[in-house]
Amino acid sequence: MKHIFLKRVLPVAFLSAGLTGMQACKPKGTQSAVTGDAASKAYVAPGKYDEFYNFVSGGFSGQMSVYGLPSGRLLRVIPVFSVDPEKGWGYSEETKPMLNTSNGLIPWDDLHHIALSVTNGVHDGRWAFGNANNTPRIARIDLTTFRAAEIIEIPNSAGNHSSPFITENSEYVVAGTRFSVPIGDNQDVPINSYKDNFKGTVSFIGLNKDSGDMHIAFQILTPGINFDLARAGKGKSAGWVFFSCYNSEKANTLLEVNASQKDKDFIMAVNWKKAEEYVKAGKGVKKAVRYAHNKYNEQTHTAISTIEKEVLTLDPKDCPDMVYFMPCPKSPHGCDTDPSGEYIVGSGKLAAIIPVFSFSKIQQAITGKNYDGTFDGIPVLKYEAVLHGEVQKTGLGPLHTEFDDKGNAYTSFFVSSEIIKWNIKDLKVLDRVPTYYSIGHLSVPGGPTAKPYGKYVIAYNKITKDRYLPTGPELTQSAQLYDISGDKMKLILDFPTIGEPHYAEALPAALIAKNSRKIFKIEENKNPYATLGDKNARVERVGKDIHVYMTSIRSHFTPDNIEGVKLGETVYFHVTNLEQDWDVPHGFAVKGANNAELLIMPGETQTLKWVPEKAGIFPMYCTDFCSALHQEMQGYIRVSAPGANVPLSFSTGSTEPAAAQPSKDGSTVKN
Ligand SMILES: [Cu+2]
Repeated sequence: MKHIFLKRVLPVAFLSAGLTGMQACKPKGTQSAVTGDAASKAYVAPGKYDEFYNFVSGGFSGQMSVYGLPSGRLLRVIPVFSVDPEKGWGYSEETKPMLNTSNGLIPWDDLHHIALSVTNGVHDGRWAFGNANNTPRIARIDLTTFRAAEIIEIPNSAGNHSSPFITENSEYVVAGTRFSVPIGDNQDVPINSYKDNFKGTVSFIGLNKDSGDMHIAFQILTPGINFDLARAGKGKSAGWVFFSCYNSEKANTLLEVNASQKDKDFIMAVNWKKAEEYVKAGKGVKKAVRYAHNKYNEQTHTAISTIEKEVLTLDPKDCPDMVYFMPCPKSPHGCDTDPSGEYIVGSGKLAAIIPVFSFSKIQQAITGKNYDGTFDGIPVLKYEAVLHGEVQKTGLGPLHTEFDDKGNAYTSFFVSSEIIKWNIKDLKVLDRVPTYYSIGHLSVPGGPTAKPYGKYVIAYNKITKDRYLPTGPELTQSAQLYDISGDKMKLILDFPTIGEPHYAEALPAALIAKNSRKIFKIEENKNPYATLGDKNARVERVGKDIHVYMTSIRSHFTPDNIEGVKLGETVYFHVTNLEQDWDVPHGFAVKGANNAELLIMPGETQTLKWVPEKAGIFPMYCTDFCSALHQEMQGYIRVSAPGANVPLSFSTGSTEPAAAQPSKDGSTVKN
């Protein structure tokens, strides 16, 4: 991953300058980078809480991780597009549907970007969103439970890199396709017919204001280019979204050369308010597609996956004044709007300057039809007409920009491994600090919002080289925390991260901590297999299936002895955790189960599917340390040969041989 990325950002012109130069990005005298009272600035004493939650994507791990800032302490890893043994996510029958797609179960994907929900352009602490890059999906994480609540697949998209980005009042989560592909019925075309047959899309996923429930409101068809990143407007530019795009050359091979031919690619500006008008006016065309829409229900503790079959598309040809292109040097990557919404910062990753566009000037250029021709029928605004100015004397390879609360911007430079601070209004460079090494994204708490907190900037680095003890061929991934409260940026902490810390957003802990869910109320448990109280525990045979309705409470299962299961039958352990105390999960595992185990939160029901493969006695036990007698929380299940005459029976606390008694349906016996 690191090397692919390195290759991709290598400017063609820099290649001749030699790779030695690129790898000499390690600054001399790294020790002296930390001065004075750095340790005390990052120190959070035992028992004290951090000031910020930092949500960091795991890149190829498919996870999101949550760190406290300024300590850098890892608080939680949230599985999103990945199964996760620590949470049991993706292993229980209830959670598997969350990973369903139109291609079936995909239990591992590539999560690059985080977006946190906003109200009036400011973080509101309700939801976090993440993208699956490979099989295009967007996930919504509920910040009361820190769990994925919903995942929606994006049709007509191929490589969901340009997402998720969120509009000023969380009206939409926006997703642009990385790869353009043929769209429609005939997709079996020659690859070199790219220019004729390949199209892009950007999708607007509507959110329900109260529940956060997602639906694809509409897609906009675009020329066959690649979308990289995006930012929604805010303040005066609310109602617009800006997408960086590359490959305006429409190349389909050796893109590192062929997509770097032109001096300028584009930022695509979309007026989504206008798009809404066109949808209302019936300009949308419904296209037949297939995509999965998965929701986790907290009452039933169960996910349901539905395949949706239609999506509404808008073609800019039928919708004038909805889409514009702005030239941007060169292979633009980051595209960031400042807190006021007036300035849009492009980052041509092969450029040595940073172009800053003005929203007011964009509006004037549109009104005055100050165009530089069209691109596939879409107006291209004149570069000089929309430019606020260019930041000069930066570094090499600008990637991303975030903002503080004092009118300053912070841009990461991958090639020269540094962060550069500059003033948004006069574009003067104010400060620069080295990063260790090859920084990708960076983050300021509240940085993408209308109200940044401006206390720290965090660097998310692609390479760590000599910063940590070695761990085999791959070194730990890492982030670095800089104090930006003064005029000069000061490095105060390195901290290891998991996966690839691709992008992150941070927000004040106070916005989330108070809402954290402590238990699921047992009386609200509507899982169809829930066992509400020990009295209702039972074992039932339905055809070839055995359903074990089991409860767990410190420090036993009910039942803990089960007999009469026959080889060839499938056993479903439906375990209800009856605890109603914060932080008392139980686990459940049975010997030989090929699906690991369950982890069940207080008040929740989860199901382990087990197909025994031989007759015998199989121990089962609690895997999550729950009390002093956790080790005693165990039992047995007996599996007999298919023809055996062992009645189905179950018990807890009985040492007598099973005395068969017919139950209501005649299939269940309890002693
Ligand atoms: Cu236990």
